[in-house]
Amino acid sequence: MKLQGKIVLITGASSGIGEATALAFASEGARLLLAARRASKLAQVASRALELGAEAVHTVDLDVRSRHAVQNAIDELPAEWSEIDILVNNAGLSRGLDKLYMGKIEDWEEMIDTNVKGLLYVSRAVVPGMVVRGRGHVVNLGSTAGELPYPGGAVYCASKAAVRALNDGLRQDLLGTPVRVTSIDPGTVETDFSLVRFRGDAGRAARVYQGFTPLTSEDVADAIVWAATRPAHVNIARIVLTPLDQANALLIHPESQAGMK
Ligand code: NDP
Ligand code: 8X3
Repeated sequence: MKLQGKIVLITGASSGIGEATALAFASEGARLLLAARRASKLAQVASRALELGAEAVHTVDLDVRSRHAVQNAIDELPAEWSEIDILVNNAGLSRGLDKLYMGKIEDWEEMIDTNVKGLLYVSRAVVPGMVVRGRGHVVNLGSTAGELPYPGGAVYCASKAAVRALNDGLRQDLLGTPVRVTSIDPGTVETDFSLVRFRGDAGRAARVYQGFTPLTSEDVADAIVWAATRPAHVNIARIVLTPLDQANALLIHPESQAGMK
């Protein structure tokens, strides 16, 4: 599949993996629908995307936790933006590393509302149109955390296990249509993810990435674009990618890892 002129909706495009994915699709000449809550950051990504070759960019100020905001955002897209070819369900976050039995319920709700319910709302608003048009690709951001929970991360990991189930369930339910469904499951990627998890504690966030070479957002974007450019009869079900020094969500090489969580 060639990406020139394809309409790609990326949630959480204001930062990290979503931003890098926007720029990677921009370099392929796609038309980008960029969604997130921080409009000023989205505007910066949009400007860079146009410099890199995006055919056009449209930004949407969107909180995926609001089902009505999601539906309205999709319903109110200008006609020339309404036929979404590729949906990248990337918006997501973690909050805290409390032991489960001591966890903050508002943190649990924020993670589940964003990572699980937000992904569902966006998919519900976008995928029916793909089925009607007879073309489309849904790319969900899972995680190695969805395969193996780690201490203090149970709710985040559960949210990513849910993404895995939703990804595989959607693929089953779309069988017989030309719509493809892919989960991209990275290990540790250096982004603002830990800064958000630790609510702005930059020192603690930085330690997560010390002592080994983490994945970059560009590594993940590269996998997404690769999955999106396979021939139309090929569905990439899941890509698991980790830093060389990471075996799974629990295990980073002990001599190379200084500050894991
Ligand atoms: P970042 O914090 O850099 O980016 C997260 C993005 O999600 C931001 O653009 C943010 O935008 C957006 N977002 C968060 N909440 C909402 C919301 N309610 N509505 C709309 N957008 C929202 O982290 P990453 O790039 O690392 O994370 C992207 C995805 O990748 C997440 O799903 C994460 O779980 C997953 N992932 C990350 C890994 C990592 O190690 N970093 C590894 C595996 C998976 P804004 O705040 O402007 O709304
Ligand atoms: C996010 C990365 O390190 O929490 O999925 O598993 S990590």
